[in-house]
Amino acid sequence: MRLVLAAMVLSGLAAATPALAQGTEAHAAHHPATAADAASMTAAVVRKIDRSAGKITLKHEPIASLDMTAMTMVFRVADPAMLDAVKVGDAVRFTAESNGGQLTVTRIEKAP
Ligand SMILES: [Cu+2]
Repeated sequence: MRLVLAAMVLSGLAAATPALAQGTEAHAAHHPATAADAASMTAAVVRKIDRSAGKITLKHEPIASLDMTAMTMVFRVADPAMLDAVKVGDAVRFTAESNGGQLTVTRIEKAP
């Protein structure tokens, strides 16, 4: 009964305020993915960038997926162009994968 009432209220609200309903729907659609991405990313500070070598030195927080404690270390980047989005001293968050023992940053962005 409560579900039916909620559905009636929601559909009534949607009909009465299409703009609001659309905004809410768009937010609900993108939010879960955003939250999951943020949770799987690791916080770090950029210490050094070597664009020609495609490498970046990060002082990073523990990375559970790689069983790694917090440390400062060098990573390869999947694409050197990724290094254009960050600079030394930036607080960032990133994801890294182990490609045959070679740790590679697959995504990096400035921390929000
Ligand atoms: Cu490390």
